Amino acid sequence: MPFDPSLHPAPTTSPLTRAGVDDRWRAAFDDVETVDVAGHDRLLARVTRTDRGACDVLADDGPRRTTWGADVVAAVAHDPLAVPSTGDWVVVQPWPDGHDTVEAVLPRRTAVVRAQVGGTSSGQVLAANVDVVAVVEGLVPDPDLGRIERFLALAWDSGAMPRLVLTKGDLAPDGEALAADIGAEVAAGCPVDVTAAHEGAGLDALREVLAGGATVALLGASGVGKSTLLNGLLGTQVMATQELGAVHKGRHTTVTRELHLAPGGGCVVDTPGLRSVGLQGQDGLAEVFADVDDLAAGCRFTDCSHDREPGCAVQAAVASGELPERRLESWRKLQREARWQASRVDARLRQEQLRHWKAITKSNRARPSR
Ligand SMILES: Nc1nc2c(ncn2[C@@H]2O[C@H](COP(=O)(O)OP(=O)(O)OP(=O)(O)O)[C@@H](O)[C@H]2O)c(=O)[nH]1
Ligand SMILES: [Mg+2]
Ligand SMILES: [Zn+2]
Repeated sequence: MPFDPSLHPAPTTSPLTRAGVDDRWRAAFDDVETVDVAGHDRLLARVTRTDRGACDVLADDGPRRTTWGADVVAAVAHDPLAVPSTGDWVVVQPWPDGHDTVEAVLPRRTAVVRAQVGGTSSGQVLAANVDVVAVVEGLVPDPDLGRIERFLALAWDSGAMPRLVLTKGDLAPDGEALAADIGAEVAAGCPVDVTAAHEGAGLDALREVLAGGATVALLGASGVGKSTLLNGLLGTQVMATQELGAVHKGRHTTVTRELHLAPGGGCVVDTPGLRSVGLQGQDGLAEVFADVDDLAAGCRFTDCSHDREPGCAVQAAVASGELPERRLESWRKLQREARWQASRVDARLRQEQLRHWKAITKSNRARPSR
């Protein structure tokens, strides 16, 4: 019988396909002007890891090491969010001398952005083009509910679908019941997983999400078990994890944000534990605290701050035990912070506009009059 190649598909799928390329990314790539540098065509690639001014990318012919091209350097000088980030789809230019540069970052579909707490820049992209943000928290020691609320708000703001992963289920005898309580209080509307990654327990739902080709980012504090979860999902020890039983000194085991291809499809982004995540906006909070907003609709005053106003439905719910007081306090704290952050960004934009306007008047003055 003659050899029929269609009956013998390539044993491995191409790296870009595994990284989740689709027609829209290819079209976005085609939209970017391409310059032929001595026959070295530009390539579509996905960023798997970033360093200062450099990043590892995955192209159709495999991994490449790149540095930022001039356009990217210029864009970053104006906007810190323009930094090529893990998960970004980029245009790579191979040069005749063998080195590669990132010439453009394709418009992101989603981005997990944290506000820089106390910093001067406008924020930092933790992961780009993520479909699902898994907020990871351990069932042991006692889970920090305020931290989960904060990370979930960040997740909602990213445009990706949030979910809550509670690790160390093997150490919590009543893990499932605890998870149900936590889910009901802080993660209404989100899927909740209870995992024990060493034992491969509780990973099926996440594996299914990955098998659909999704990119899943793991977000959470240091030591909650993100890298252990990644290793469990990938079935290999790709990332080092904290030593079992080691006294956690707050040192971070994972120091880079890395995108990994899962064997059954999809990608997982592991991130270093975050001590502080500032919130950029209030939209995510509205999602996380939808119960408070629903109650607030019953307050006598539309601008009720749910403090001491008469006819406050939120305070009434706290008094009756329907709404935990902790939750109202957490809502207050995060609202205040998000409002402060918003006003800070507004102030920065005003400053920039002022600088821009001054530069224009200066250049107008410098122009010779006729
Ligand atoms: N018993 C048990 N231990 C776990 C589980 N998940 C993680 N651990 C342990 O918790 C410790 C921290 O796990 P890591 O995966 O390194 O935590 P991480 O979130 O990646 O930490 P950073 O990289 O610092 O952000 C390690 O000693 C793990 O072995 C689990 O499901 N059960
Ligand atoms: Mg880690
Ligand atoms: Zn009120």
